[in-house]
Amino acid sequence: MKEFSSLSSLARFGGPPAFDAPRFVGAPVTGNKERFLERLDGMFARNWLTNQGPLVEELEDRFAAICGVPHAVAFCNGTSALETLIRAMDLSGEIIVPSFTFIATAHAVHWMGLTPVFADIDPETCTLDPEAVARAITPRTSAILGVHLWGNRCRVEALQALADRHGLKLLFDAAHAFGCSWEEMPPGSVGDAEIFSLHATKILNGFEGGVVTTRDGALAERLRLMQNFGFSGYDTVACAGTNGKMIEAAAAMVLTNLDSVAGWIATNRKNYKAYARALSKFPGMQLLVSPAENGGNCQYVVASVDAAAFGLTRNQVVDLCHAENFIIRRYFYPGCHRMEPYHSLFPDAGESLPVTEDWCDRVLVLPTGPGMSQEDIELAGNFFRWCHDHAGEIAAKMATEAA
Ligand code: T4K
Repeated sequence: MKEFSSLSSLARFGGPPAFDAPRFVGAPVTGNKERFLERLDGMFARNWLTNQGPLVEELEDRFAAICGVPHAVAFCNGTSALETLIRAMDLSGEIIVPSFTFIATAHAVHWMGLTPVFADIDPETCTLDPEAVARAITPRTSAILGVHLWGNRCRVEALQALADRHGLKLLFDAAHAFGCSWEEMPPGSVGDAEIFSLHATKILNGFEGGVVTTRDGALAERLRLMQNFGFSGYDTVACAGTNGKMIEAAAAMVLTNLDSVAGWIATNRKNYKAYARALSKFPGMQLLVSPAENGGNCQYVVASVDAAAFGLTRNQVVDLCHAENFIIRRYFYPGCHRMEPYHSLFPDAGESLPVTEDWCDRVLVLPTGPGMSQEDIELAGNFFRWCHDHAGEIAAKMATEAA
């Protein structure tokens, strides 16, 4: 394990990197390769590769059962799932969304020709603040789209009450939430519908993939039509549609990974606790309120950097870590409202998003998953601690270089 002894021992200043290979946030985790290949053998034998094949059907049944809802519709990715859902629900005008999310949440709304209206978040969970949502409702609002960010459950009941009071639809972007064991309803079971992402970086991956879950049978039917060009028979098209279908190989991957996902979540929770121990040894870097204790899948280990207490800014920490092959991320800096086209469309949006802006300045997401050993986390903790203890010297050297 690398020892940090002097400024020149840091990779940023010429030392060898602490990690021999990059440690990524979201490094894909895959289950039993033989079982996956068996499923592919079956696919080839049937010669049925896409268009609602049996593996996709099996996946949809498994998802519906896991989420405790009657309908799950598989898609080629989470973004397509969300876009098609917005279209299938016939939403219009404005949809209230958080800005502190992956850009796909806002883009799906904009891409469908609607206006995303950004509302601020709760500082503890980083999910939509219902009071901020209430302030953002206008006569043009048709829906609220909450994001269970990093597997933190939205304040579903408060959002549902608001939606009911104002006659709005309520959707959730549960891209990060598969496998969370919340005390209340499972992810995928609330609101009018929820979407999941099965991207390679997610806790449950299908290379790419997405799923919509809903209790609304008519909505599920519209989703199925729309994801297949609107075809209702060989020669009949019932509505405008797109191609959002999941392929059989992706479903084979998801079904295979479903067999192992519980073990990966257990590893993530263990890693989360190891990080909590490591970060408790110095001030200035705090983990987000424990998703482990809230039943989270801990696929994202989220910390906030207090630059005054740690001695270095969040961006300096990122710089130092990347040199060590420790590829921490600033998810979801700088906030959707500071990215295009939203920055140009709503240049003053930041004024009503103080909590979002504060989080964007200090957020760090740390690598986890089975690829991160307990020793790796200890090494990362030692590194952070050394940086904290020598923050003055490090900052001075970085400033000299920049001058
Ligand atoms: N809503 C939310 C809240 C989301 O977070 C997302 C997606 C969506 C909606 C949309 O769902 P999808 O349409 O994607 O199904 C990544 C993912 O591409 C994206 O799916 C995910 N959220 C987002 C949080 O992370 P990037 O642009 O940050 O990915 P990238 O290429 O930097 O990869 C992340 C890390 O993973 C890298 O450091 C390297 C590692 N990696 C990645 C891949 C693909 C690997 O080691 N191997 C790989 O194969 O967006």
